[in-house]
Amino acid sequence: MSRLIGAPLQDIPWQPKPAGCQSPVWRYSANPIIPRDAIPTSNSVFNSAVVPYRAGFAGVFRCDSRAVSMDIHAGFSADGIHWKINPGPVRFDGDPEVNRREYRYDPRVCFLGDRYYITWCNGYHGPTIGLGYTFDFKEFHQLENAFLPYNRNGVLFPRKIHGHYAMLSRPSDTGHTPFGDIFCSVSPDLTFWGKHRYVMGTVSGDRSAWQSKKIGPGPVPIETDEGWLLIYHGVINTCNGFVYRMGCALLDADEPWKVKLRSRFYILGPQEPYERVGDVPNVTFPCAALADSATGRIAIYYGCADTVTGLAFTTVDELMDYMKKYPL
Ligand code: BMA
Repeated sequence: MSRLIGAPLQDIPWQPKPAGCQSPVWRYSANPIIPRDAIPTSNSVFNSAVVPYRAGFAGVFRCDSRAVSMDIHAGFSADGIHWKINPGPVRFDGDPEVNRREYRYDPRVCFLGDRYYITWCNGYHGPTIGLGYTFDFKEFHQLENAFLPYNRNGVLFPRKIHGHYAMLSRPSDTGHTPFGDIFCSVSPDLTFWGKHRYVMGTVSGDRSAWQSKKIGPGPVPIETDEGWLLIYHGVINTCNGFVYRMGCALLDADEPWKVKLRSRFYILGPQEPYERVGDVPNVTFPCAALADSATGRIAIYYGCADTVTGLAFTTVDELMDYMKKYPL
């Protein structure tokens, strides 16, 4: 039995594993939970991040508009399933050189210390990692971009490690990036980042082909008594284009660039119609997970086919056992 470290969160969304299910992750039976037209001007709502907030939940959502521009919007929910998303995007204060908006997508939200940090893919002469914070999901403050372009999938750890903030990211290019490995960087102040260490990369050959083209961190890492549980996305290039699935890994608690376990098999991939058909077919892209330390339950929020948002469930033991049974 593995133990989740953190607050008990008994009110997170949950459904038990269906009888006969052979997968370590199972979908919410009423998926997708957020439709593409959740706000009046949206083309699609996907790759979004949620956290527990006050008596319910709050989040930052990727809403692509019907101009097909990409931006992030705050939203609120009493139960983590039914969401009310603000029709207007997040407005940050901060240095105008930094918070001039080119495009913003794929947010993550991380509660750390006394506030909620938001990281996202931020257009600044190409994609890089935007960083900001809020206390109430109403006022937002933007900090310096964490890295030089080009980078995507900046994911903060939910506590300092050896006195430093720590962030996973995935250096990229300006396009659809036919490569990609995960790195870890640390910072004393959230402005200056360094000690960039390689965490893990793609897998060549056919031993684990679903993650052969690129990988990237997904939700904020989940702390367990065995290390950091990381849910990530892995991509294969097929004759129909990229296919995005989810995997998991266990990173060392003190030196999170060291991988202790990693799944050879994916934990969830595009199989349902709403995951296979959409603006970008065959994408399951996790950006958030809620974890209850009392029960070990985990609820995963993921973008489906770059169009709608889905919810899936697992437990810490399901993922640990799967990695141990089918190691890379
Ligand atoms: C990535 C990002 C993601 C998207 C994925 C599949 O490069 O744009 O937001 O889900 O491609 O289209």
